[in-house]
Amino acid sequence: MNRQVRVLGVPMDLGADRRGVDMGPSAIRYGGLAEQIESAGIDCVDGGDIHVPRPEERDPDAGSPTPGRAKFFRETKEVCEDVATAVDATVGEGGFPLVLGGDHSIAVGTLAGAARDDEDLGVVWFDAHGDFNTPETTPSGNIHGMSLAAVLGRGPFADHEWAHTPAVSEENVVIVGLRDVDEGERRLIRESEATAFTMSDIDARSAPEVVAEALEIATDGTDGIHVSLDMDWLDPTEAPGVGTPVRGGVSYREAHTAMEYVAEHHKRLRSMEVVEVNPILDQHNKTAELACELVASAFGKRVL
Ligand code: HAR
Ligand code: MN
Ligand code: MN
Ligand code: MN
Repeated sequence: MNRQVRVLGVPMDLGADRRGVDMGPSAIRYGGLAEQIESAGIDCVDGGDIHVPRPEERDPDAGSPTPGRAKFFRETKEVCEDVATAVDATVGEGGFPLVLGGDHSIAVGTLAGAARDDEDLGVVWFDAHGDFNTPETTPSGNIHGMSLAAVLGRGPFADHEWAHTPAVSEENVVIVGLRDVDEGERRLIRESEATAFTMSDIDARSAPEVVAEALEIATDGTDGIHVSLDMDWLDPTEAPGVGTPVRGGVSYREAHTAMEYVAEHHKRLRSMEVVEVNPILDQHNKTAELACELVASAFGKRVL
């Protein structure tokens, strides 16, 4: 990574049931983000936060084409459009967009922005969840469980021009760390051309081996990669402060090693987001601090 990093906060929790991830950007900044990035030898500026409406002032079904099955659709669309514009501008100025969530629905905006030039992008999606639901399969109506599907042209934003990411080919998309998948979502993942590595794959083959293969798939024939880091990828003992914790995630060391592998592809790294940090459920901000450490590792910080 050799470009200036531009931090963009998205205090978004409209895509998730549990309030609290809207405080993620503050918690991550407070957790030492700028210092960590600079300790990796990377220059960093803070672009502030995108405006996100409060759920209390809105009706989740107003403007939703599928009421109850894509809650706060209209607001999520507006926020993601703003995220896309900001990310696109950063890329256009030669900067590196680092987007702080917020719930994972914001990835629709990040990727729409990152993929607006004519380069082909691969995606590595570190997550306990597939985020591959559509309004038809969702058990919750929460858009953060649909965002990867949406990036790939399925579900809630399929007929929205701004959300299209033709630069992202499904065969260059890899989910890593999967362990909590819904019934209908399972079928969609299996039928897709995306690759999904479960925690069982990591157990059987080791995290470094799986992450190396994931990066190979994401970089194969593409010009760059986007890394989407859902902090619930980690085990809740290391990252308790997340919106939807699931037992059996990767360890502290495995997460660092994975990000160090990402750094080895630094010439290809185009954009990154860190999502689902929930300071209300955290212990002394440790999940946010860990998020900052992992960003530094992804940007090339080394012990020696
Ligand atoms: N699969 C569930 C749903 O769609 C919950 C998944 C969303 N949780 C996340 N995303 N943190 O990674 O409602
Ligand atoms: Mn997610
Ligand atoms: Mn592009
Ligand atoms: Mn998740």
